[in-house]
Amino acid sequence: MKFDLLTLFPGMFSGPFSESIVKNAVDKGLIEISLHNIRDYANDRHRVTDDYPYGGGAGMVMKVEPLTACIESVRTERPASKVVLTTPRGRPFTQALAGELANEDGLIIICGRYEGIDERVSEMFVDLEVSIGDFVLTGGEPAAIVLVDAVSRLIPGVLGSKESAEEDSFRNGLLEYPQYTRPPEFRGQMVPPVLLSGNHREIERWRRRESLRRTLMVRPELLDAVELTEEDEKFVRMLRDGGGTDD
Ligand code: 6GU
Repeated sequence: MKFDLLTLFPGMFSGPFSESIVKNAVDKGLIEISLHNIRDYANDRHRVTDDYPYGGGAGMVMKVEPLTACIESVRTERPASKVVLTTPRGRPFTQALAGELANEDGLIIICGRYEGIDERVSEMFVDLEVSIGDFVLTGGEPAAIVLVDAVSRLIPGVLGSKESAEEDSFRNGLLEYPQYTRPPEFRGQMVPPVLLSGNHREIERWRRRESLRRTLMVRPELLDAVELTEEDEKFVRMLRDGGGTDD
């Protein structure tokens, strides 16, 4: 998978991509990340990349010419890549969308800045506009880092068995159950005894219930989108009715 990031601030990416799993994926050749400074494609004397919006209003707009030159140059190298724009008005980024993007040959990600980019860039080149949530960032760079991270870990071989993608939050549509490791007691706080019992059926049951409990508390709307067994339904009803346990 090739990632081409088009940005006015390439320095923002040096930390996040030089550590841990993404770095290992690059080193193993499983992904390739190239940074392109949009300013390098501005050919006026002052290398101007933004201008005032037509119609007035606050903020600046990224100009069409430098972005076009940058996109066209990168696209020549990567004709099969999908062009993505990070913007708060985009389609919500979800695990499902990460999964779709992981099937692409490559992604050309344009990091929006200021009040946005000239709409003609979107019309001419952008296949998909993506937002990482309902909040406003200073620019699309942190969002691009999120995209690269979430997509990379779905590329076969990027995660070792140690970091398996199998049981994460959202894969089954529920939030993840709590995890513990040694020691069994810390400052009087015990690990739930069932996890030390060796009874795998009971452990699975406990984890399923904790996932349901957590999801109901924090993200109840997720429960509407998952298939619940009869036992799940019973447990959720019990929680909703104010019960803490039925054991
Ligand atoms: Cl993709 N860009 C910006 N600037 N702000 C955001 C965002 C993206 N997603 C959420 N907020």
